[in-house]
Amino acid sequence: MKMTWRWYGEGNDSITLDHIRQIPGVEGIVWSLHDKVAGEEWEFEKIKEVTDLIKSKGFNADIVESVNIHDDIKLGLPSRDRYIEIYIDTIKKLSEVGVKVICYNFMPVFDWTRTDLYKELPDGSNALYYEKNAIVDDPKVMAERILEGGKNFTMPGWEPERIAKLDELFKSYEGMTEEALFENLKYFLEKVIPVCEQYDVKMAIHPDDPPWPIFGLPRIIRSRDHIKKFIELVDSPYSGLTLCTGSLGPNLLNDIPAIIREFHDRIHFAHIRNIKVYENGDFIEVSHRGKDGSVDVYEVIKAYHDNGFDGYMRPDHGRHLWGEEKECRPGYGLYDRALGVMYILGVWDSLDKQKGGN
Ligand code: CS2
Ligand code: MN
Repeated sequence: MKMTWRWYGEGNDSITLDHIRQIPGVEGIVWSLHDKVAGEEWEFEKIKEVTDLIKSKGFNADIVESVNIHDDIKLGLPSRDRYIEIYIDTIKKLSEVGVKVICYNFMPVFDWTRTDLYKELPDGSNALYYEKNAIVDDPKVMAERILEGGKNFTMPGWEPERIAKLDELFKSYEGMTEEALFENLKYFLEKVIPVCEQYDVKMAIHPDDPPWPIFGLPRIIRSRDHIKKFIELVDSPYSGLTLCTGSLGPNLLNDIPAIIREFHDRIHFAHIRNIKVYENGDFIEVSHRGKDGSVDVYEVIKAYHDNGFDGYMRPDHGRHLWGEEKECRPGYGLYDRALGVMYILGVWDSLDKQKGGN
């Protein structure tokens, strides 16, 4: 297992590479060109600049999270072929600097969705929270709430400048079914995966977060059966998974350790995040410690360990501690994720010992 850390780039993250070097065991930086919108070309010079910087501090730059997929590809519009060409061009450039895995998602319109980014926990820290009843399927009402909510409601996809265009985007998804979305994903993968095989770059799809349809939009990577169907779309090790425990976890029917045991040879990137699910279905993100939430983090790590997982792993969202929410990105503070690294490595190292390793 190779421990990694998500970093948003120089000047774009409150945490520096020098901070990250002091966290034990972190070997790689998970990076991206965060100013790129879906469908935009990635210039080689920019890729080289970021990866050179990361490598100069002694880290690998093997994983990109994310190269986002244009909605025209998800919608299956004729214009998708052009966007797929651009995607392929990016894969080739990334392979040139040694990138091994690209994490992406296939969620229509939005990435993760929450209703409060700074919900206070009993210990005085705060974290991302999802209240089922605060989500309404009517995007117009939702947009109003978000605009009123200000800072507490800023989520990927709901940026004020994008809200203006949401109407149009929602219209284009009218009538979209799970089946059709799977077809469009298959079309994309059939074009991209042969290139990945040739250039030795693995694709790793991120599950939908939360793991159920919202705003009337279908979501297709959210349970064991959905994952099975995905795996069979294009049967190549280059079409794999980012297994995110915090994204699958809010549906308590998802047996995550069993999913890992079943699909481990197609998991290229492991996201470890814990969430606590309340009786009414609301959930909040908590520390990585298994006992603090609903994800059995020990069993998750053990499932990887038992299968000799040698892919990449990172702590996913953490709580905001000691006032850091004023400067950090929601879910991406320094302290709780650093504690997460140590918890994960603590479990991993003791499993190694039990097996008679070092
Ligand atoms: C990540 C996802 O920050 C997060 O919650 O786990 O947003 C992830 O980066 C994307 O879905 C991958 O495309
Ligand atoms: Mn994740």
